[in-house]
Amino acid sequence: MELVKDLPAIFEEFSEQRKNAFLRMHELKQQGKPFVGGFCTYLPKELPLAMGACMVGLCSKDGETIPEAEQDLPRNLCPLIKSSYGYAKTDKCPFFYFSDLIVGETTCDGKKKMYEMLAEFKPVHVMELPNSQSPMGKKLFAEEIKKFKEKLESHFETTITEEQIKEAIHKTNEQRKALKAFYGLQKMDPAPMGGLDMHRVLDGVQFRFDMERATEEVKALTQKVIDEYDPEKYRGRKRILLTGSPIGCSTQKVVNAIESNGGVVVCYENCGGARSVDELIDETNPDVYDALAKRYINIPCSCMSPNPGRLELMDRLIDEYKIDGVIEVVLQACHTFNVESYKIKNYVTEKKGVPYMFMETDYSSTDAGQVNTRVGAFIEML
Ligand code: BJ8
Repeated sequence: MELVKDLPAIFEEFSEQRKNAFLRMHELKQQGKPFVGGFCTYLPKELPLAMGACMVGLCSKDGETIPEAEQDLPRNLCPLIKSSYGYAKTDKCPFFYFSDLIVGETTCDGKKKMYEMLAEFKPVHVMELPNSQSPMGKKLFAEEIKKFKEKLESHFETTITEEQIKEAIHKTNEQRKALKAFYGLQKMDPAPMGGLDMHRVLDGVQFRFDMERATEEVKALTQKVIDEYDPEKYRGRKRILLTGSPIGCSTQKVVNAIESNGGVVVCYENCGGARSVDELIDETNPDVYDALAKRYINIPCSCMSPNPGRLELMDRLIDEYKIDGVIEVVLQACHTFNVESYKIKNYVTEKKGVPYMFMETDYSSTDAGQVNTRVGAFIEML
């Protein structure tokens, strides 16, 4: 596939994917396509894909509906949870509106209690995600994945074969490989692109319902970035790894602060970045449920206890991406990432000898000035 537009226009197109997806979803619904909506990386999207449904990430990334959510939920709750509920309550998320089934997982406490409330608006299926990656945890999750398959079959009056699941696994693995090759370009020194452009692609691709075509586009874009590499563009910039909670619309606030103060984001460890893409599903495992369970439960989110995979992933990313500094951004009232930041800080500074900075934020822009000042001071001392 050849991409005719120039790079800024292509990056912009990826950032428009979410808006365009509203219309596309409407068209596909009219053609009778089923939709399954989710919020979290632990959802094994291969099962809805295997039955020919589309998967869509539900709105939860900005503060637009938080005031309405706060009428029912505590104010001192994570903004991601309030936003998810607010969009469902106000019916302002077209993806939620068009979804036939909403799927949640028992990750953090606030989220799992919020899923109970979502059931007032839509059919909701909650997968019981063990918070431990022990052999027993993996076994339990494999059973939960089977239950999820049965739920899809009864809800949509269809059958899902193991052959279809294998095909879906192959497709999602191909997309993971393409995305890894794309964000892996940032291992180049100087970096070939800015962190916001990288984020636009990682985020936008999730709103493309034709997965195979989206994968081809990512591959073509990767080649185009290589062909047009200008080492002068980001020469001398401090190479930053971002980690912590998924921060939705605040990504722009934080990345702008980093990149206007002499840094460049070369790696996202967060969901949407390496945490959710890095590991492939074992296509040689004849037991598809075991293969899915092993891969999904290994996602190193802080809701796992203990969570050694996150340190292992950070260790590797810091070396591979030649990281000068780690910035951890945690959403307000996100207790799991907040508590885990102690271990992350110690590991990064003591084991890896890399400077680390922590900050807490929400979806508003009221702290943009403070974020900019703190990030500027951090990058200056690198
Ligand atoms: S796999 S990171 S998408 S749970 S920020 S709602 S943890 S209080 S979003 Fe997440 Fe899945 Fe993990 Fe990824 Fe709770 Fe924290 Fe809020 Fe969070």
